[in-house]
Amino acid sequence: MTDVSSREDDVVDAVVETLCAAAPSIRAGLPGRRVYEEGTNPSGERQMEADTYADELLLKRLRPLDGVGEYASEERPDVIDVGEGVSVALDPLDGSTNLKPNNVMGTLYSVYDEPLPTGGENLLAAGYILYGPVTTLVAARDGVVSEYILESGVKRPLREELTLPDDPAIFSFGGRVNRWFDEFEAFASETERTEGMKLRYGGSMIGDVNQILHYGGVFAYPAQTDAPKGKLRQQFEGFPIGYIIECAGGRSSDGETSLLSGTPEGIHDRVPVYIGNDSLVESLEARLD
Ligand code: FDP
Repeated sequence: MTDVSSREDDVVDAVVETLCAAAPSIRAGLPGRRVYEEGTNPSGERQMEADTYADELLLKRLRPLDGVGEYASEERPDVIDVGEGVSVALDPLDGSTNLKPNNVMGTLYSVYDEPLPTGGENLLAAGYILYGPVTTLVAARDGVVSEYILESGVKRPLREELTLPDDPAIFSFGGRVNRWFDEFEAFASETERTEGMKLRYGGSMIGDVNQILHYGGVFAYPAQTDAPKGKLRQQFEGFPIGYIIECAGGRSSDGETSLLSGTPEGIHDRVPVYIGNDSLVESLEARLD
C-alpha cells in the first residue's frame, strides 16, 4: 500500500517541477504583455495581459498532473476543479505593476491538502519563483527553506536550509502613510530610527520579502484606515509568505497572531501581513495589541 504522505510529496514535487519548467515561457511572454487588460481581477484591481497569460499557462500545465484536485489563482474568481488530490493556489505574477518600470516580480505558490478556501494549517508546501536579473526558486517544505537557480526551467541548488540573518537590516512597508493606523506609524518611525536599519521597498511583495529573507528585517503591508484588512490576499499571499518566513526561523503575523492560524471565508479574502525577524514582528504585535 502506498503511503498517503509520500504520494502527496510526489505530487508537490511534480507541481514545483511544473512551475519551474513554465518559468522560461512566462519570462519570454512578458515583453509583449506589459499593457493593461480591459477588466479587473476578482479583487477589483487592474490586470495586465501578462497576469492572465501566466494564469492561463499555469492552469494548462498543472491541470493534467495526477494528484492535483483544485487550481485557484488571484486572477480568476472561482476555484477550478481539475481532478482529485491536493489544491494549488497561485499568484501567477505577483507584483505585475512592476512590469511598467521593469522591476522584479514573481510567481507565488502554495499547496494544501484540503479543498480551497482553506486554512494555513493545511499547507503542504509553499514558495516562489523570482524573475529578477536571474530566475530563482525559493521553496519551503517540512520546515526547511531552500533556494535554487533556474536555468532553462531546471533547478540547481544554491542554498540549503535558508534562515533569516540574526541582525535585521531592511524595512519595507507598503500602503499609504497617511492611511496607516497610529500604532503602525509609531512602529515604522521607531524602526526608521533604529541604528543599522535602512528602507528598501520595491513594490512587489515577493521581491520585498525575498530581501528580508536574505538581509533580515521586517516587511509589512499593514491594515489601513480605509482597508482594515490591508491589500494582500490571505490564501494566495499571506499563507505562503507566512509559511516560508516561519520555516526560515522568522515570525509572521496578521497583527495579532501567526498568519498561518487564519482561515479565509472566501478565496479572495485579504489579510494584513507583517513578517520578518522574530524580535521585530513581536514588538510590532505588542504595539498593535
Ligand atoms: P501588484 O499590485 O503589483 O501585483 O498583491 C499585489 C502587490 O503588487 C504586491 O506584490 C505588492 O506588495 C503590493 O501589491 C504593492 O502595492 P502598492 O502599489 O500599494 O505598494
